[in-house]
Amino acid sequence: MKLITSLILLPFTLIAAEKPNIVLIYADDLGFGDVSCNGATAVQTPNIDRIAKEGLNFTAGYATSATCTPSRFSLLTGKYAWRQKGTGILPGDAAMIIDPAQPTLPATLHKAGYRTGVVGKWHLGLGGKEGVNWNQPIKLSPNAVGFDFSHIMAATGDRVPCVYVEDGKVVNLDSADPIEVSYEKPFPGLPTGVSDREELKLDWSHGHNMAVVNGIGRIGYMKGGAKALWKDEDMADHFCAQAVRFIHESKDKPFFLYYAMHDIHVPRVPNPRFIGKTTMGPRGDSIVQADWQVGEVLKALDDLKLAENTLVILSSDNGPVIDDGYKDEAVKKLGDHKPAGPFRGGKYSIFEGGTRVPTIVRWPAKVKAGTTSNAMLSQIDFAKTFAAIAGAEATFPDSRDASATLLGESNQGRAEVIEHASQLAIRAGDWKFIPPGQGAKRSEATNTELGNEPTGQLYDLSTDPGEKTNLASEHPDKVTELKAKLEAVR
Ligand code: NG6
Ligand code: CA
Repeated sequence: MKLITSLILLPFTLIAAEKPNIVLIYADDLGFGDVSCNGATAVQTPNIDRIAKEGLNFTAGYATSATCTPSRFSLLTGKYAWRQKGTGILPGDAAMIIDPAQPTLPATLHKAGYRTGVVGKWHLGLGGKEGVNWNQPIKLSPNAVGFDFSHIMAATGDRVPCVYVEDGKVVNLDSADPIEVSYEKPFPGLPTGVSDREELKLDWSHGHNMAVVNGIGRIGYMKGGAKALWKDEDMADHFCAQAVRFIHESKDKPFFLYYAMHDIHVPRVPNPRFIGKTTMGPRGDSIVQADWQVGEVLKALDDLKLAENTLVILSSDNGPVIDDGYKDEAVKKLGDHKPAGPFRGGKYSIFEGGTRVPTIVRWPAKVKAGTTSNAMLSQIDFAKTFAAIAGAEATFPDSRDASATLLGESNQGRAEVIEHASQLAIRAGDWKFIPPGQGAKRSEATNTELGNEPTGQLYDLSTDPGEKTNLASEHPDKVTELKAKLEAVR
């Protein structure tokens, strides 16, 4: 009898013990309100909505910071970026800011038997302090911090070098046409966004007037590498194919894919087949393109019959921005679309719009379909949480196991979330406290309310999610309490 029971139970035990694949689809600058499952109507995101329909949608999911580099640093290391100098937005020739000796999420999963891959935007630096020679294999690449496979761009779509780098080597590099990069001075004789402004296919509104690559002004200068240069119009197809390739090549092992999509960062140059899919111009059409990529990833999981035991997470590195430096009609065609949903501010901002991002989770074997959670969830906890789900041992400085929250087993999230832009803020329960800040109140260039005020701000997010009514003078003890909590973490 005992034997029969164990024979019957055996397959179930095996299935239960099987480690899930983990696919983190990380959009860039995608706002809470930019997806139709969070209320957008000017753009439809059926594939992202599918994750929500088949999984769990968070209303209080937070990126760690209001810009890319620190958010991604925290995500992959489980350590708040603001604890380490030099973790702000990096130039494209920056040295790697993750110490290969520190614990990382990919290294932890790799040790636990996962095949780990990153595809898309890196923006955490490459090489050592001596600088990168783009014409040689790069030793310090994502592969040095735990990724078995990497197919990335070094920084951002608007920063040179405009090439793809696979496992530390520039893709399609022609040794007869070596690449040179400078963030200091132009290369004599080459066009810039200033000298050749009339020729640009996408004009800049601020910054982005240095090298011209593919008819678009960039940040930084570069020379050479003509055969290796990306075409912005094909970037989504390119990265998506690599993500799908990684899934196919990893299907026999548990795998972790960090798919860091370029969309919807600037320059927004969607493939022609997405142009006009919304009335919002390239920014809206890039959302459709991002959603298409999500669909392709889900399809790959379906085709390989891996969907059931794959944890898929869709999120973003920071909140939305409309004009981030190119004249791409995003402002003019925004209409009444609310990229940050009900929240104030956006990318760069210490208000909720800076870090409150779409956070949607699907794992059919574990997570109840069609549910929502108001629990607070921060990406700082992804490292420890993914490790726990993978059954891996790991200690990270700031990351805690939030798997019960992430999988919807508990409505209790974090008691406190730390938000980071040019300064720190804290949300504890429904109270949000922003300490007095020296920084600018607004960014004129991007038309963003940054949230810095000379005096402290206290908001009750339960009644005031848009952070309109400062209650600091009415609730001095709340201010004292939250200030102390923030100091304890700092
Ligand atoms: C800013 C850029 C902006 C964007 C951002 C990084 C200018 C004027 N602005 O400095 O366009 O590239 O850096 O964005 O150059 S992030 O999402 O990678 O953090
Ligand atoms: Ca970003």
